[in-house]
Amino acid sequence: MGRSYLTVRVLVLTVSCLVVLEYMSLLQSAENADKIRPSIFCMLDNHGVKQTHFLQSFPRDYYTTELLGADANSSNLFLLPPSPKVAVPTLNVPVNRSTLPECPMIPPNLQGKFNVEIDEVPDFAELETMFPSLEAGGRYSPSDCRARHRVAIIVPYRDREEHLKAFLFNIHRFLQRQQSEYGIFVVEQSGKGPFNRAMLMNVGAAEALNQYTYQCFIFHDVDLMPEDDRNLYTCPIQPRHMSVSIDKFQYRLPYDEIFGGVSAMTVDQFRLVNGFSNLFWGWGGEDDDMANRLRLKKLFISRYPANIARYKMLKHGAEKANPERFKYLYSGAKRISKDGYNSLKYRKISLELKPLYTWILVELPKLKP
Ligand code: NGS
Repeated sequence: MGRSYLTVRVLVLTVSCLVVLEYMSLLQSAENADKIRPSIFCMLDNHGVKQTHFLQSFPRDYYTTELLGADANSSNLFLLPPSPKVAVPTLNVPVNRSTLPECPMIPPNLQGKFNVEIDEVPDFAELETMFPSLEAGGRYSPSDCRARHRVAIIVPYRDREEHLKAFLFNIHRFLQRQQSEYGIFVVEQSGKGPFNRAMLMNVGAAEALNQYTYQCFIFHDVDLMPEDDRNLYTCPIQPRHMSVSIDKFQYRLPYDEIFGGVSAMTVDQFRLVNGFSNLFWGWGGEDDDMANRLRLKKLFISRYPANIARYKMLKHGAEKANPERFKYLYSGAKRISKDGYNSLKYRKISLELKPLYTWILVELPKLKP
């Protein structure tokens, strides 16, 4: 009896030691992964020399489409004529950069993990002086090379000025280090009714394509700050869920199909699934509906590794959940062809090319299911 009791204790002790050792080695490797130079995803050529960035190794033509920009004069996008007070923006024609060499596969000035600044964010006036290379509307192209992708960052927005300031302060520096060609579109919902995040993203897509031949969209919550610039904001081969690990969720993915927070889609992928549903008013479900659309159209959700696709979430109060979200989620498959980008209607109250972003204020109508 005494002997077997001793054996059990020794066994338990040994197993516990092994568990502790495994845990420590996991911690160590996660820590080291954050310290390595930002060169992951590299593919090796035959001589073992680093050649290309895996996610950027597709030819430029991969993202081109003759449909790009086709929305510019689409008439069904406006429910009512725009208000007469709308300032007509004078768009800067992008500088012809075709003679510049293509930017390197791996941006040379990445820092990897960096400190997100949220406590000491300058005010808007000062911020506007900090990014002299921005064009009106918060547009940017690297000056010494031709960016590989043209990316529209779409930010659904209402009543979060502090968050917007912190977002702009962090995101411009982040994207410029990535040598990205981008524009920032802040799409604001007017009024005080329930927020419709998905519809605002549809509006952002339409308005971004009105302005320029973007190749893809990154739909971005204003309260999420990327923490690692290896998280490249490029056009994805398959739709990419970007906010994989968020501090609020202890840097763990809450569930496999999540597509909220920050996500990237090419223009073609977005069109294939008919954009987002317009029917989700209030918090929750619209991103799950998009995940269902992707699955229905045989696309899949891709992700960068969790130690890179890390985000800090700014604090805010809880929004009111949409009691109808499950009803619309269950009937999503039936509606995909008629509820979405092709049925979008909105009234554009204002469009302004601000120094740091393009601001679009819209009134959203309740559309019939
Ligand atoms: C799910 C919501 C998603 C949401 C996710 C994370 O429950 O829309 O939580 O939300 N789905 C439904 O409600 C059906 S978060 O905590 O990040 O705000 O994106």
